[in-house]
Amino acid sequence: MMTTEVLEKTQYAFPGLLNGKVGIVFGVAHKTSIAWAIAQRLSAAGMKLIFTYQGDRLKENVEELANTIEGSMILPCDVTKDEEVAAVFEAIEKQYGQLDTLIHSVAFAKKEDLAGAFIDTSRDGFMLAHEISAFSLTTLAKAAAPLMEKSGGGSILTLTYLGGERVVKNYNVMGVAKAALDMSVRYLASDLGPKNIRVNAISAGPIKTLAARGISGFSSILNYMEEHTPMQRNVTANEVAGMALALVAPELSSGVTAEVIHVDAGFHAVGF
Ligand code: NAD
Ligand code: IMJ
Repeated sequence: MMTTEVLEKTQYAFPGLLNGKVGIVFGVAHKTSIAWAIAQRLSAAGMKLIFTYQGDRLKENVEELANTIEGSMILPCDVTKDEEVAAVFEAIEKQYGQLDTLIHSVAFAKKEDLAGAFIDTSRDGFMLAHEISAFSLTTLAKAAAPLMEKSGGGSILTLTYLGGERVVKNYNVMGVAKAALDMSVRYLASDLGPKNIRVNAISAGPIKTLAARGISGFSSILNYMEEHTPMQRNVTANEVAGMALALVAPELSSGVTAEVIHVDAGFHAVGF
């Protein structure tokens, strides 16, 4: 069996690594969600988890997944609604009185803005993509910080994509929003560093999730990666989750903040 197959079949859990820690996960929509792979790994390492879902449409899905994780809690949260964000952190304060980890795995742009030319992006579409995909990290970090201070520090982690550093066909306004997200990671790391709260991002290679399914030609992107990444393959949500575990656990990454780590089989380094 190839090494990667062994890795994929084994959930390296490091039992006990995150015992006594509490984390909140934004961005589970489906079993393929990157946030779900991360949540499973954090839970296996002993972390207590709170899941949020965006709107009633996703409630059942997220409930079904969260039910497989003992002691987890689920709350509604559309990141554009201040009152829902406030209610989430009040509930955590009441239930746990502490927070150690926040996973931000949220992005959205209008479908029509993810095709054709970037120059045609509407004001509305630009604002929406930036509000949900970039500003929400700052909103959530601000709300989480007081609870993380009570834990003596914490780790905030977001998901980004190479399209925020380089031009990627059709990524368009999402790329501009990811550039804002990446820079928000650095400014937030600077603001929260004195409180021992670390802020990092994982830049994942293409993975077939709901957020990828809507994209025309996604399968040909995956095929292209097999030929052009240094490792000649794609990455999995499980591989992203492994890096997430490392960035969350102070034992493994206490000196790492303001960082964007690529889990993309090396594609970010390829020029020609
Ligand atoms: P996904 O569709 O499973 O996750 C996207 C999540 O965003 C969903 O859970 C959705 O409910 C949530 N969301 C959208 N609008 C929201 C709002 N207003 N309030 C709260 N939540 C909202 O897809 P995914 O691929 O797991 O995406 C997660 C993150 O990973 C995104 O930031 C995405 O940009 C990033 N990413 C994905 C890939 C990929 O190829 N799939 C690659 C690199 C980075
Ligand atoms: C998305 C669009 C165009 C090219 C793309 C992607 N490539 C990759 C993605 C090459 C890897 C997936 N990605 C990294 C995302 O961040 C996707 C975000 C997204 C997806 C949708 C689809 C459905 C919809 N709105 C969306 N908003 C954001 O209506």
